[in-house]
Amino acid sequence: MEYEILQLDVREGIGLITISRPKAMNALNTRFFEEMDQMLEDIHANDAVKVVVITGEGKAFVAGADIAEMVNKNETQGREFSMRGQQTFRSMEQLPKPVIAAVNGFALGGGMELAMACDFRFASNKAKFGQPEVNLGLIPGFAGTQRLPRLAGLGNALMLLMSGEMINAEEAFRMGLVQKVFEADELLDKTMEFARLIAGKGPLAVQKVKDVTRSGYNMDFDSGSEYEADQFGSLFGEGKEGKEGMSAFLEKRKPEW
Ligand code: CO8
Repeated sequence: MEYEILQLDVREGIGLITISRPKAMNALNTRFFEEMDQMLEDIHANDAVKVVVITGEGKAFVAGADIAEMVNKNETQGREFSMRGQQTFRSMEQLPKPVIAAVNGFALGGGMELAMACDFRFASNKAKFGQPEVNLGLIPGFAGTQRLPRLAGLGNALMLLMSGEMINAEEAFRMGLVQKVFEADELLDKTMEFARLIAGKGPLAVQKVKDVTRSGYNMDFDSGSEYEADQFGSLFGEGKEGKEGMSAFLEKRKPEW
């Protein structure tokens, strides 16, 4: 597929995806979802990419779903578009590689939902977050109503969802929605630096952290713990990543993953 909206730059184990539709504030249209599905497949198959970073070009990360595309949809098409987006965002959560959002500007509506489907979020101090769907007589459709309370708590979620109010990066940080805030001109470098840190860890261990933590989050405690034990055990034994990591520690050398 020829990419028109997404750009991928692979460097030092990091796949940097830039969403580039700046004239429409990087609004998410059908084409975006087609490209993102393909890009996730490409990245899945690309061993050179250990960690993914997603950012936006211009003054927005993503200012929401494309309102111009949505306005003429009927009820069935609205539901289909919602499910289409939900599926793509789910694929990001299921990608066996970490995905970090580098939120450079407006992350509104579907843009905030996209950021929430990443494993964690770093933000520029100029970023703004919000779920303004109620201003349009809508509600979030890319599972924002489900992810936001899980990330920021029920009260914060309902406050943002009902008011459509925009918050700045510091407020988003206090709510737990954002993990680190950087000066705007440092955001990408700092995020890439952090991504490289993760890329240097045991790749299978990082993959399993994502899977066990995300899967266990939707299980009861005992089932999640049992799943953790299974996956913990799978890293032991000759030729396994855990064996190499622990041996390297004891032999005072760097592990070879
Ligand atoms: N969709 C389409 N175009 C957009 C969008 C958008 N979400 N956001 C901005 N644009 C366009 C503007 O129309 C404008 O286009 P043009 O130059 O042709 O007039 C261009 O981008 C620049 O925007 P502004 O002139 O408005 O720029 P400002 O700097 O003045 O304002 C804002 C920036 C605050 C980001 C403002 O553009 C804004 O409020 N945008 C809309 C934000 C919004 O409401 N987002 C939520 C959309 S709904 C949604 O995401 C639901 C998700 C679930 C869908 C489920 C499927 C059914």
